[in-house]
Amino acid sequence: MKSRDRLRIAMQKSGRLTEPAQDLLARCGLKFRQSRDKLFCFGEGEPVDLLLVRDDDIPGLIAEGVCDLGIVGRNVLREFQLTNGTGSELSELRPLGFGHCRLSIALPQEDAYSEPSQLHGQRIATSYPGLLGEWLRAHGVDARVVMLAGSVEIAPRLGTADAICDLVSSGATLVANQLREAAVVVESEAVLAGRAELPLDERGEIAELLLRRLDGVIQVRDSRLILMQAPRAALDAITRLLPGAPVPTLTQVDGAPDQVVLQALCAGSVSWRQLEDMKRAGARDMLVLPVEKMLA
Ligand code: PRT
Ligand code: ZN
Repeated sequence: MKSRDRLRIAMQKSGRLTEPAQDLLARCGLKFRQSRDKLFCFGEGEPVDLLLVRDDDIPGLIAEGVCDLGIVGRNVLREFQLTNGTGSELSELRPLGFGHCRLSIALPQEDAYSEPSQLHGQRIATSYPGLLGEWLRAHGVDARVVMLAGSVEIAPRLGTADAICDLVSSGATLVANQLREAAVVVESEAVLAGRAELPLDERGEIAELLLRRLDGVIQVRDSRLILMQAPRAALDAITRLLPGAPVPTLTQVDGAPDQVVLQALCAGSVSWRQLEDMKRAGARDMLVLPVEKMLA
C-alpha cells in the first residue's frame, strides 16, 4: 500500500455523531477545508484530513488502512470486532463522552422480565448479531437471533420476533412501540477507534499529538475552576465538598491571617447545591469558571 504522510480520520457524514465530533476536532485545533463532494476534507494547518462516511463503514476503513482513526459508537466498533476477521486489529483508544446510549434487549410491555433464562427459545430481532450473540452465550441462553437491518422495534408487533435488541437512549421509541427494556447488553458512547498499535512513522507522531490534545480537551471539557475565599478553620470541611477531590491551591489574604483564597480544578460540573454546602461551611465570594485549555 502507498504510504501516506498525512493522518486520516473517519467520522460520520450526517447523523447523531457528526456535530459533536466536528466540535471535538475543532477544539483540538484542527481546521478543515470543505470540499464540494463533502466526502474528503483537507486539513489546514496540521497534516490531518477528514473522511466523511456512514458510521457503519468506519471500523472497516480503519481495518483496511484507508483511515488511521475514526470517531464511532462503541456499539458499531464492538460489533465489527466480533463479526469481522480483521476486527481484532482495532481498539478503542478513548471514550469521547458524547453519543451516549445502550444496546438493550426489550420485550413486549405485557411480558414481565426477571432473568435471562426467560429468553430461552425466543426469537430476538437485532442489527447487532455479534453483540447479542456474545451476551446470550455469556448468560447461557439459547435463543434465535433474527437479523434485521432497520426498524427492529416493530418486529414483535409484526410477529417476526418475540423480543428485540436495539439501541436506546431516552426510551421513548420503546414506549411508543409498547416495549419495555429488559437487559442492557452494552453501554455505549462515541469513541476514538484506531489500530491497537499506532504506526511508527510520522503519522504515528501526529496521532500521538492529537491524542495528547484530545486528552487535554476532554479533561478541560469536564473541568471547572473554582475560586473562593474561606476561613482557614473551614478549609478541611470545604475541601471535602469539592467535586472530584482536587488538591486546592491556597493564597494568603493581606491583613486577614485567618482567611485564604482557595483555587481548585474540579472534575465535573459544580452544582448550586454543592456551592450552597460550601457557603454553609464558611466559603464566600465563590466563582465557578469554565476552563478553555489545559496543558500539563
Ligand atoms: O447514516 P449512518 O449509517 O451514518 O447513520 P445511522 O442512522 O446508522 O446512525 P445514527 O446517526 O442514528 O447513530 C449513530 C450513533 O449514535 C449510533 O451508532 C450510536 O452509537 C449513537 N446513538 C446515541 C444512537 C442513539 N443515541 C439513539 N437513540 N443511535 C441510535 N439511536 C436510536 C434508537 O435506536 C431509537 O430508535 O434513536 C431512536 C431514538 O431513541 P430513544 O430511546 O431516545 O427513543
Ligand atoms: Zn449507520
